[in-house]
Amino acid sequence: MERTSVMVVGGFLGAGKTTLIGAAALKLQATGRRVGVVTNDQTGDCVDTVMFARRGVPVREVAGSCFCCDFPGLVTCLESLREEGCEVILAETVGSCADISATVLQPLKDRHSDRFSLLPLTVVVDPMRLGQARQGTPSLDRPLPVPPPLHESAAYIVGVQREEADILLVNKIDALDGKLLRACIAELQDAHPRTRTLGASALTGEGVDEWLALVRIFAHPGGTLAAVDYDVYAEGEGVLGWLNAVAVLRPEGEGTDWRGLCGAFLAAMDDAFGKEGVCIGHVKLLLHLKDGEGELTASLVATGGGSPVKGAVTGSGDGVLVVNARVETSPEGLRNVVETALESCCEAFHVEPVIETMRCLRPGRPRPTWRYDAIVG
Ligand SMILES: Nc1nc2c(ncn2[C@@H]2O[C@H](COP(=O)(O)OP(=O)(O)OP(=O)(O)O)[C@@H](O)[C@H]2O)c(=O)[nH]1
Ligand SMILES: [Mg+2]
Repeated sequence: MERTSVMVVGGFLGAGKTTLIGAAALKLQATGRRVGVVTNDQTGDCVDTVMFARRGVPVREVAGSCFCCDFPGLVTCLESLREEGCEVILAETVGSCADISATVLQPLKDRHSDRFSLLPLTVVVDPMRLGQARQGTPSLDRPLPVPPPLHESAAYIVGVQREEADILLVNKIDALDGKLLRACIAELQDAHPRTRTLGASALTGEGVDEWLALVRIFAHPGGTLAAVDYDVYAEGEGVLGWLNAVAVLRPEGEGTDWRGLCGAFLAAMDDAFGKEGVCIGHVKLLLHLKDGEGELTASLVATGGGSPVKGAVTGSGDGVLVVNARVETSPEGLRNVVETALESCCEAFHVEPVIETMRCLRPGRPRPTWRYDAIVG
């Protein structure tokens, strides 16, 4: 049996990892390759997992711990997808996770190269976070909207992620003009001169073929290690409140405007976080109908306007809403905002919400299974 290719995709919360993996999976499937995905979250009920599963992509999830702290869990997922016949596996890290090269890529090369062949680590960069990491003083002529600055320890994680990348992919270029894109790429190339940097739009597909072509010919995957201060890294993860919830929404009548409800829910959370002046990592939601097809998704990567609600649902019956929120606030504060926003918009759209699960936490200190201090050849 041939070795299975494994590509890890990292990058901060909301950078577009899932969208990019979805686009890559479609392109690889179109060339006849069987593709699987491994998702990762600090707890269960991850929107990304539900989305891939609903779209028929073979998916496994490492939940409750990041890949680096549950390396055996990651390997179990890879083995299971390999047994299912997947030839390429795309693995998405938790957006607040860093030091992937030392804790995941090197151990994979060292211990599992008989079955898995590693592809380069791509770190997805949201251009908006470049301005945000500069603490609101963008140097570009036409600055992107700059949300409240990330906590400096969370910004440190963003820096480590870029430092250890084999490939830096500036995403969302559909939202940039050419000059701004060139400035973003130049800024990253100045900071990381040995790293390959390119632009793409995971959403429109622009640049995705060029990225995949680079991935195929990349010579030494996992070729960089970052110096990491685990105290700062732990603080950076710990400033984020984390909430995953599933609610069943029971319509009180016919013809519920599910799209309107999702938009109103996101807007209510945006408004509340904006009033509190807290920094959003990523708030994402997925809604599907128990007796229906399709799904609606929407997300918020900064206060001041979320994405439009995407997708469509057809059918009837109860809605199932999965919500994941990562915001620089306490878990209790996060729960309060999400519950209040859900109650108010369900009332407005004549739907009764029944919360099935709601887990709120702060990620604990990362304790990797392995941590290599040298590159495995
Ligand atoms: N305009 C634009 N939006 C994008 C692009 N890629 C992703 N997005 C949007 O950015 C938001 C976050 O995308 P995701 O793919 O969920 O990001 P992620 O990195 O997987 O997020 P986490 O898993 O929560 O860390 C969504 O609203 C996407 O639709 C892009 O190329 N262009
Ligand atoms: Mg994701």
